[in-house]
Parts: sequence; C-alpha cells; structure tokens
Amino acid sequence: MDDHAPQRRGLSKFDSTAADDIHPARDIDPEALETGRLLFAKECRFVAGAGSASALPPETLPEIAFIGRSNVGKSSLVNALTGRRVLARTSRTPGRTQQINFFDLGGRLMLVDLPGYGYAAASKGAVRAWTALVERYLSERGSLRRACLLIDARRGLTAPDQPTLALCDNAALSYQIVLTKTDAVKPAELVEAVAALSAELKRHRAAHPEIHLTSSEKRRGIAALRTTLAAFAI
Ligand SMILES: Nc1nc2c(ncn2[C@@H]2O[C@H](COP(=O)(O)OP(=O)(O)OP(=O)(O)O)[C@@H](O)[C@H]2O)c(=O)[nH]1
Ligand SMILES: [Mg+2]
Repeated sequence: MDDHAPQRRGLSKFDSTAADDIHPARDIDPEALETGRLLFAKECRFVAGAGSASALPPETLPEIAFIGRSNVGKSSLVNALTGRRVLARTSRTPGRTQQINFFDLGGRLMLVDLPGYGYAAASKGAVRAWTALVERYLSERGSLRRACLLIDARRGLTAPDQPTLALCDNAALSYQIVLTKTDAVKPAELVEAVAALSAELKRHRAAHPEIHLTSSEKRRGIAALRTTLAAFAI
C-alpha cells in the first residue's frame, strides 16, 4: 500500500488492496464514529419541498446539500445515511426529485436533497427553472455549510458537472466529492477514478481534498460520511 503517492493524497485512510479497504470505517477515531452514528440514528423529518426560491424554509439549522447529476444516487444516499428506506424518494427514472427537499435530523442538522441536473430529456424550461433555483440556493444560503457533490463512480466527472463546480467555486461554497455506486465498479477502476478526481480537484479552490467513496446499496462508506457530516451539527 502506498498511501502517500501524490495522486492519492485526496483519499483519507486509503488502501487499494481490497474493495472493503476502500470504504474503511475502522480507521476512523471510534469516538468520532460513534458521534456520527448517534446523530444519524436520530429522528429525521421531512420539513419542506421548495420548488422556488420564495418557498425555501427559514434558515434554522446548519445545512448539508446533496447535489449531482440526475440519477447519481442523491436520494438513496440521504436514505442510507439516515437508515431509512423511503425518507427521500428514489427512482430509476432520472429527474425524480424536482424540488429542494429539506430533512431535519434530530434538530441538529438539515439534510438537503437537491434535484439533479444533466438529465438529457429535460425541457429547456425545466433546465432554466433548475438553474435559477439551485444557483440561488447554493450561492445565497447563509446556513449552507457544505455541499456534497455526488459523482457516479462508473462515470467520473462529466461535462454537466462542470457548471456546478464553477458555481461552488465562485460562491466560495466548501464542497466535497462523494463517489456513489462504488459497488458497481472494480477496485482497480475505483482507484483510477479517485486519482483522476484528485488531480482535477486541485484546480478548484473551494473543493475539499478528501473524497468519500460510498455505496448506498451495499452500505459502504456510509459510517465514514456520517462522521464527516456530524462535525457540522449543532
Ligand atoms: N448499484 C447501485 N445503484 C444505486 C446506488 N444508489 C442508488 N442507486 C440507484 O440509482 C438510481 C437513482 O437513485 P436516486 O437516489 O433516485 O438518484 P437521484 O440522484 O436522487 O436522482 P434524481 O432525483 O433524479 O436527481 C436508482 O435506481 C437507485 O436504486 C448504489 O449505491 N449502488
Ligand atoms: Mg433524487
């Protein structure tokens, strides 16, 4: 294992030798792990679905936004983190989530499931509406602490992700890459995807260097992500 190879610096607790080692929760400080577990075991309640900027709920809690291409697995990740099957509605059909959905986690953190972008069949009007709503939310929301930018491990960064990266950079919004569906790629491909992403992230000033690797389906990397996000809770 060569944890310190430059191209892999973005990955914490990284080991390319086996699939399970790529999603380790065991290297994390047990106390931090427990804090994350306890937070995400709390009741999680749907607060509001906002289809326009005027419908956004009041800023009562620190917010974590989940953003990414349509179908990348945002809603599935919110469900996996909170241990609920049907909290955020998921679908095989891209474009399922069309509002910004707010979930209050135990009165301590707001999880925000954003509608996806890059859905080829979306009408121009739908794209305009998405852009207006999400741009405004990402750039003006004072309570937004971090955006988790989800990237499908099978695809890596794609052209439709670029405007979102630029938007976060320009808004100086701290964001972090979360690779999804890691169960669907071989460990060697995952290593390659991470190396490519780490190199790209160096060019983005608001990007956090650590990349989380997750599979909502196989519950991999979920405990580690809970630990990271728990640091933002009140
Ligand atoms: N293999 C695999 N499939 C997954 C995983 N997570 C989600 N999916 C599948 O990906 C599809 C889309 O999941 P969603 O969670 O609805 O995706 P989304 O990003 O919320 O989609 P939009 O709301 O349309 O933007 C569903 O068919 C899920 O079952 C995963 O970890 N592994
Ligand atoms: Mg969704």
